[in-house]
Amino acid sequence: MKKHWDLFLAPYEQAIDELKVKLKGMRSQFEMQSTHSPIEFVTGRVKPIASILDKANKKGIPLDKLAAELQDIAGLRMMCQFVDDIKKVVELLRQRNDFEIVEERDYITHKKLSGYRSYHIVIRYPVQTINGEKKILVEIQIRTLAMNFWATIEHSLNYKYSGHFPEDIERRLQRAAEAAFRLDEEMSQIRGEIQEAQVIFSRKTEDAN
Ligand code: 0O2
Repeated sequence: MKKHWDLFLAPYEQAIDELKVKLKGMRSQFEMQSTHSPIEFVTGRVKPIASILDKANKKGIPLDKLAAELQDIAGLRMMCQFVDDIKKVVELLRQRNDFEIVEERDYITHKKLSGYRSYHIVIRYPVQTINGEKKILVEIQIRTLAMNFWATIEHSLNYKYSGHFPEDIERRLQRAAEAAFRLDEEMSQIRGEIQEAQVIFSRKTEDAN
């Protein structure tokens, strides 16, 4: 059984290793150009077997359909400082030709009932193996640091309460989601003002020369 899972998960592990290098590479390229990187950091994981079985069970996915129907066995997260950076990252991913985009889910414009916000892109990624090419699904979640903070805390509480939050915790989580949303808005505003100030400053120095 263990060998069967190892064989099944091997291409997912390889995809995560490769994509981490590629997506982190995008950040380094921005750094080399001394321009603001829309990517703050990147993480990736292969879903643990117990979580795969749990989710397959909840969604009624038979085990022989896992590869085709469970889209996040391999998952990556790209964290951004600002909400606007998310759009830039999505554009950069759409331009790439080393994978194909299968689906996009915008939980930023349409946040989930839980308060969850994030942009999800499901890709079909080709992994080269000794038995030829194997295309697998990978889910990339793109979110701000504030969205990530909320989702991480909510996820661990969800685990603790098995999805059934006491009412006061549920209310607090909703309030925290609103606070995270406002934090993102404030930061975008501040960023806009900083950029405006930089334009005025460069115009003044140009005039002085
Ligand atoms: P893990 O441990 O992160 O892998 P479903 O799971 O049925 O709601 P589906 O079809 O898998 O949805 O697609 P979706 O919602 O686009 O992606 C699911 C993943 O998004 C989750 O994976 C989480 O990572 C994240 N996510 C979605 N909704 C929430 C939420 O309300 N709170 C938090 N914290 N994360 C969320 P897993 O498998 O649930 O978890």
